Amino acid sequence: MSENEEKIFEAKEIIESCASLTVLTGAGISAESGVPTFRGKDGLWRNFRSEQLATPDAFWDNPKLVWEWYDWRRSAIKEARPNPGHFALAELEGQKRNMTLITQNIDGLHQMAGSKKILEIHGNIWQVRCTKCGDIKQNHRVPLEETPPRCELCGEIGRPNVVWFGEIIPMEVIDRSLKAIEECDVMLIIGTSGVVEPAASLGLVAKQTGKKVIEINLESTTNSPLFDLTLLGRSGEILPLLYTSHKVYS
Ligand code: BV8
Ligand code: ZN
Repeated sequence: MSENEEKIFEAKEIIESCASLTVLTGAGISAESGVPTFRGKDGLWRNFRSEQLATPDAFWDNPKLVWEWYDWRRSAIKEARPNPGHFALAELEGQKRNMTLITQNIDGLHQMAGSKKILEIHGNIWQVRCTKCGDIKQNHRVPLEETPPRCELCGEIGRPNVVWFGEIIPMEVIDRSLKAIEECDVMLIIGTSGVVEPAASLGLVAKQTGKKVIEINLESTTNSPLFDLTLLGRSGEILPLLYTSHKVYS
């Protein structure tokens, strides 16, 4: 048995024997669904780095440009479907007394795979929030009829209902994420480079509160040495191996 296979076997034992599981996902879990990751080679658009466009300043400098970028990402995500990694987490949720899925992804693929208890800490690309009255509307139109889209209530311009760099994550969402880490026995961290704060510190909070932390990633990350186990590979291939599926595939 290879070292990685031994680790997968050990991880399966830990995950199957735990009652309460908290999961943190990043762009890596959606990579096999064809959604561009943030930092990888496909994190570029018209030679803009994601961090340059995902800021309030970039938006107010040129709302049309930033909306064209989100319209482009929406058209890419619209074609995407959940992969075996997303489905494995949805099934695992059904097997656990308590499981919370904290995601940095704004693509909505976890919901599409059937996951229920989800905390979208960076928001959702299919929601438009009014910059004046704050009204939030689901909007799945691709391409958008107009960029920027306007608020149906007050006519002011809308913005993507996401958390931009330099913006704080709503306290209620942070509180519920920390509560989920406090309550869990095991934390699973999947497909995140661990660069963006405060999400990158959630795994450290779990370690500092004595939880077992298992990481799944294509490559080791800055925090890997701090975690109990790091399984290297594609999450869509590894996650289905970490529990016993009761699904009957017709
Ligand atoms: C805040 C929504 C308070 C928008 C996103 C200096 C030091 C420390 C922190 C800061 C600093 N300066 C500024 C900050 C704060 C900043 C930050 O962390 N910056 C970083 C870049 C240094 N954070 C913030 O601004 C946050 N707010 O801190 O408020 C404050 C306020 C003012 C000033 C200071 C502080 C808000 C952050 C939220 C930003 N919004 N998204 C949108 O999407 O348009 S972040 C966005 O990027 C994603 O949501 C995600 O969080 C992040 C991308 O990271 P990952 O998901 O990890 O993806 P990445 O591509 O990096 O990695 C993918 C990994 O998967 C790789 O390791 C790869 O190997 C692996 N992989 C690939 N394929 C697979 C795979 N793994 C498994 N299977 C595969 N198949
Ligand atoms: Zn409005």
